[in-house]
Amino acid sequence: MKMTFRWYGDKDPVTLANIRQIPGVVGIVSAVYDIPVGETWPIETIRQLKATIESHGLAFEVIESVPVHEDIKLGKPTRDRLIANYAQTLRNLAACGLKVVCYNFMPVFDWTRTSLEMKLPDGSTALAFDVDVVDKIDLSKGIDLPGWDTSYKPGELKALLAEYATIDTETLWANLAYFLKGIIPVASEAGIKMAIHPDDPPRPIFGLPRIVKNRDDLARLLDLVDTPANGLTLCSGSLGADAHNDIVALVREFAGRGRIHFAHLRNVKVNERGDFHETAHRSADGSLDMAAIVRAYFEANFEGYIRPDHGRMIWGETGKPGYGLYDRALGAVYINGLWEGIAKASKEALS
Ligand code: DNO
Repeated sequence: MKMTFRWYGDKDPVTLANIRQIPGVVGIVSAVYDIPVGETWPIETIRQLKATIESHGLAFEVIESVPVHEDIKLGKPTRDRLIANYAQTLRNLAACGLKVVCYNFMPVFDWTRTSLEMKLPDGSTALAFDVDVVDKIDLSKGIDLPGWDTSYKPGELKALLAEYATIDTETLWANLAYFLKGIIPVASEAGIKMAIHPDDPPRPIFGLPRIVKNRDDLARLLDLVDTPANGLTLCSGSLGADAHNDIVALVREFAGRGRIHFAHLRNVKVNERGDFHETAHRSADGSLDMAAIVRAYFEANFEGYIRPDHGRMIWGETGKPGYGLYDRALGAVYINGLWEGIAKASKEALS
């Protein structure tokens, strides 16, 4: 496995110089942030980003994310042009040496939380999700969630949601299939591995369909275009927010099939209803057995990219919710420690 770390570009309070000092981190996960969704990323912009990252001694092989335009998810006539642009972005990324592209297919909302700073007993703060709070939101009155994407003006959001009124689960699946049939052949030829991120949290919200939530959804997704370029970002925290998802079994099945290209490792404390909050990465701190998850990757001979996912805010750090330096760095070191322990124990068992 290759340990990586997400970096939000020059505006990120966490610097590349900071990241370089985390033991065992070899690469950066990032994106081009200033090109409107739907337009092709120019090769020169990608090249510059790569040069900046490499000048800090770090590799740049993973994109998170190339966002999918809402018209593609809605299946509008404009989608063919947008899919062609997306495909060209993939060719440009491949030309610059990128290997994996993470994306998601969640209508309108990416990850959603009801609190960005839930206080934990040790004084740290973490992201949290309360099912009741979300279920009670009346979308006609607008959305007032912390961290909510303010790039939509209220009128635009209303219009967009109205368009989704006709999109049920099966229509969304059909639109995802159409998208994949357009881009996966291009990705395969260019040597890019696509890695869909599961829905976070893995449940429909605000009446919008969500289709990448559990084992059967992941299997269905891979079958849509059954080739290695059509793969997964397996996010333990997103899928783990449904207590019925067995993350170890998912890793065994899908890494075993060579279809996990990117692993997000995060722990969450979750209840049966689906309320959860994020925790430190350590198994004892949340509901997921991180050691068993890392072992499953090790035993599947996982050679893809891993990154520590959201951290808490600790030691007085402020910054991008979930994406501070300190707790994610602890996460990276913890995961590396688990990996080394498992690798050494398995070598001893063989000798
Ligand atoms: C949240 C992230 C997601 C993820 C996208 C992938 O912190 O895991 O925003 O990057 O869903 O497209």
